[in-house]
Amino acid sequence: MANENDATGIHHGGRFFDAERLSHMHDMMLFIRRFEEKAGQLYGLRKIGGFCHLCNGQEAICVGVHEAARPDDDFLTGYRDHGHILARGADPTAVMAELLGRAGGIVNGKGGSMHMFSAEHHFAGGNGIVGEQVPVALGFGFASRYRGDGRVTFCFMGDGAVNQGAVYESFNMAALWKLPVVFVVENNQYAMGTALNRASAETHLYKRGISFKVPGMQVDGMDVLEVVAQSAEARAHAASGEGPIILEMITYRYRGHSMSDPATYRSREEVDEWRAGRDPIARLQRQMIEIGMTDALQLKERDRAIKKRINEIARAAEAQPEPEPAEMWRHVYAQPIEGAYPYPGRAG
Ligand SMILES: Cc1ncc(C[n+]2csc(CCOP(=O)(O)OP(=O)(O)O)c2C)c(N)n1
Repeated sequence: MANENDATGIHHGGRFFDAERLSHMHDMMLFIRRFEEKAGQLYGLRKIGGFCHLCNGQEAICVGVHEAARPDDDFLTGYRDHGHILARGADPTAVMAELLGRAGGIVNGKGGSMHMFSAEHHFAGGNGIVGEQVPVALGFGFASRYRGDGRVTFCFMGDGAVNQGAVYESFNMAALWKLPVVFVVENNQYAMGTALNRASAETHLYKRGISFKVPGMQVDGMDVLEVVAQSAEARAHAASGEGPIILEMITYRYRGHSMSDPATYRSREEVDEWRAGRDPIARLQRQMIEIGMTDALQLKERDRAIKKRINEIARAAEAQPEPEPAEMWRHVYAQPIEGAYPYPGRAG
């Protein structure tokens, strides 16, 4: 029968995901999960300083949206950015080194967790101010339309960020100018300790663009195949010249907001319900086993290999030196200004 799944792959949302692609998406989600766990461990050992926001539970969004995008589409995110930049293909040692404040970090050890950036990977951050990336994304969208390069801008924000005023100015302008932007709302149910229904009158966030004529879709953000299928639809809409679109991804973060959050505002049962019942990695694993392309033993083996690789990455990153002090003054101004630095002659 057509569209029947077998060991060669899975049909979903009018698409066929072959075994190789499924394997890749699985490994990438698991890699991000283990990477984040390692980052949490290193933070606990005080080897990572400053803020650190992990995305455990949200991996299907990082991987699924990337899978639907072109390599040269521009991505902008908030501060929960490690998973996204890894999915975009950045060198994980450089991302880990950035977390550890090392010279080989992806922004030379000067940005840390919240400020991942890579022009090569069309990844414009890593933004610490809630919602700041949204107006900036319009600039990327405008540039693409102006150049006619066919790129689409993917702009991620949280369910808290979606209440920022600048987000609505951006929805309006993006719609008015028909910019090729996909606004991805990662609705993980909480903005720090505030549950969505305590801060938002309209909790269906995909509807937030209605008065600006920005259409929206709600997506199960715990199902990576669904994320790919819907993101591809959204991308096609944005690229067609019809203007922006909102994708509300329903998801959950397993850890606290940041490393200093004991998450006492929600029950253990609630967290377990999402973890045990809706985990995106376990879900894909079940699907892969069901079609007979792998088994539990092989998956365990892959997990072991990924953990080993991440330990090696962490060791390599830790072995790097810290940035030279002079590096602090590089990248402050596009054109270094003589005498503008606190220490004379330290323009680096
Ligand atoms: C303009 C601004 N206001 C407040 C903060 C403090 N703050 C940091 S994260 C956060 C919650 C945002 O939650 P959400 O947008 O849902 O993203 P999530 O952390 O769930 O990924 C707040 C209020 C900030 N960084 N910037």
